[in-house]
Amino acid sequence: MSSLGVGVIGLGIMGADHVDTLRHRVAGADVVAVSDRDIKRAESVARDAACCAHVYVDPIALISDDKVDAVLVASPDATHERLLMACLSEGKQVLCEKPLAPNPAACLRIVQAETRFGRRLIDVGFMRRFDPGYRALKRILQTDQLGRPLVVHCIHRNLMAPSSYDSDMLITSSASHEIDVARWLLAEEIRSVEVRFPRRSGLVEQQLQDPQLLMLESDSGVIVTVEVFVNSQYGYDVRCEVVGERGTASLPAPSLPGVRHDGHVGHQVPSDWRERFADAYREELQSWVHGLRTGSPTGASAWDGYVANAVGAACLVASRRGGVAAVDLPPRPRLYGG
Ligand code: ISE
Repeated sequence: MSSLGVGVIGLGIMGADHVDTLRHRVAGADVVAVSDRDIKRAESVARDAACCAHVYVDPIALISDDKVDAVLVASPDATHERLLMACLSEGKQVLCEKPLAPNPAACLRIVQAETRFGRRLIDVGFMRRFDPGYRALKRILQTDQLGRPLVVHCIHRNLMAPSSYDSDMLITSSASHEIDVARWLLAEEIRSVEVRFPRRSGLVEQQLQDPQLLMLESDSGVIVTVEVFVNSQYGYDVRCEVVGERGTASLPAPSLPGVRHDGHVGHQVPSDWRERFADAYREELQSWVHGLRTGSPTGASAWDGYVANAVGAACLVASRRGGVAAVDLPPRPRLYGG
């Protein structure tokens, strides 16, 4: 069976990582085109990957290239809507890094365009849905052995955030993963949210509210707590524990070697999400490539991308005015199981 041609748009940290994963750890696809507004960067990624990919500056030209069967979008958030619309007009499947678009209105326009197209072409890169640990957790919830879930506790800590990070991004860039994973694990929607600001870390820029605590309430009343702390100083640490009526289940720690040395025992903490979720990214891409052959996307849908964004927007409202903010969603279109 011949390989499918993938075009990758946006070659920053994640785009370059995806090119590498597609090249070396995923079967059935070749990177045939790359694009970045920085042509030198695009050339250097194509060279490093030794993949003879055609280098484009114009991403729309990449999308129209006949050799490109499917597109991976990892360019800045503000470019997503235009690129996804172009993929829909070409009828090409596309995996878009989260967020689907920078705000709920733009996300909804994408959902409506895909609904008009009549078939799912868009996957959103919520890679945790492919992480073996999260998958094991979901399987346990599906067996009902814990009874009904009551509370979910999540922790999302980064080693250090870049200086461009602002207080909203703790929600829109980081906690968006927990928002998605909570909906996916519980298989229900979030109906309201609250955000609390603990004492600020004195080790970060004055204007950054870090850490933050989110409380999300699901339709059936499960409360999901999320601590986001993007300058934890010690590593990238993601945890999740589901408390059910008859017991609890927690996300396994990443399997890193235990080291006994100099009177201490311990293991290394990953430094960022690419290391922590390397298996998840590989599974996500392999499954996407498989879905390209069968014509049925397997990851988070444009609807999931929209809802994560709408819940994030409600968190921003709650964080500005205090108290609980409701999440108002339109009816789920039939294309997404509504
Ligand atoms: C980043 O944008 C990501 O998507 C990572 O997965 C997340 O853990 C990190 O906090 C975000 O800033």
